[in-house]
Amino acid sequence: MIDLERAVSLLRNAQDIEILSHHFPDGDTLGCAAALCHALHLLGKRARCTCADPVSEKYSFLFEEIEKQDFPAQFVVSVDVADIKLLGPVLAAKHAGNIDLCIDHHGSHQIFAKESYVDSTAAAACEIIYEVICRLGVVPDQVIAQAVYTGITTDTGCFRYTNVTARTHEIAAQVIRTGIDAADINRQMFETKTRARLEMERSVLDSIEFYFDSRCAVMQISRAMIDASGADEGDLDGLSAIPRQIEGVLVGVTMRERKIGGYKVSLRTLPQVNAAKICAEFGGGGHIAAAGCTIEEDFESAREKILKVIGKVLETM
Ligand SMILES: [Mn+2]
Repeated sequence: MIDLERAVSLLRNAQDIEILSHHFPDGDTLGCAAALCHALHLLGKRARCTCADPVSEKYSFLFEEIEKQDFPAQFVVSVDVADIKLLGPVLAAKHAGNIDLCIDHHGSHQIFAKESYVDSTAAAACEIIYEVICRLGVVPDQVIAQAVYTGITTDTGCFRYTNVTARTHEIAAQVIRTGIDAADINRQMFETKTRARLEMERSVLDSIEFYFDSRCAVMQISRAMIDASGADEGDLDGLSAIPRQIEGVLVGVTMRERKIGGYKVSLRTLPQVNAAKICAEFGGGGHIAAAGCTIEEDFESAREKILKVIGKVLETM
């Protein structure tokens, strides 16, 4: 593990930089990539962003002002990536052993880069990226500001989650001072939904089942639902927040069927239950209140396995 100064000095000395985001990209990993890429361009460096999955419509505005550059990369940095597997299989294989720097905020981070800067007190990796950019001597402009704000607001559920600190608000305040329209970003992130998204919500709500005196709710996202609604990755973003919104639910489970089989399981918990610890039983991880893992089984068996572990935790409470 390195400190912030070291991370900044690595980037200061780097040339021809490739920035890697995690697959199924969210606002934080894309916000980091956009902000850092633009800052590096302002420093006169060549930089580009890479992700295994296409950037959905919802986040495309982040990259509108960023020049696309092509070059052989000499320095590779990953942002908001907790585990090399989260780059997706193709990029994970391509970059195994050659990632020079990793900047992340996941407490469960699995070291894979040559140098890693991980600050698990940051609500969003964008908080760290903002500090990196400032220390590189770049004065954040609106392109950087909107990217950082998007990362922070999406990773904190619009400043509502327990990961929010005074620093979160301080950085948000600083980027708002550049004149960006924060209310418009929040409307786009949290209110506006596509028709496909609405259809997804309609079917996933119908799938919810309750366990352990209704302290656990399980929601299913099947391939059939995704196909029927025409939803893309962006339309699915944040659906996993739904089960925990139910009064009395301590553990919200979302089970999403993968294209290649098996289930991607996302846990959202109230503070008394450690989601990362439960997911670690299946080789996954994340944060205390939000974590994930993969279970390579059919729906019934995968549900049985995760419920067994959750049941053990809940029976002690
Ligand atoms: Mn994040």
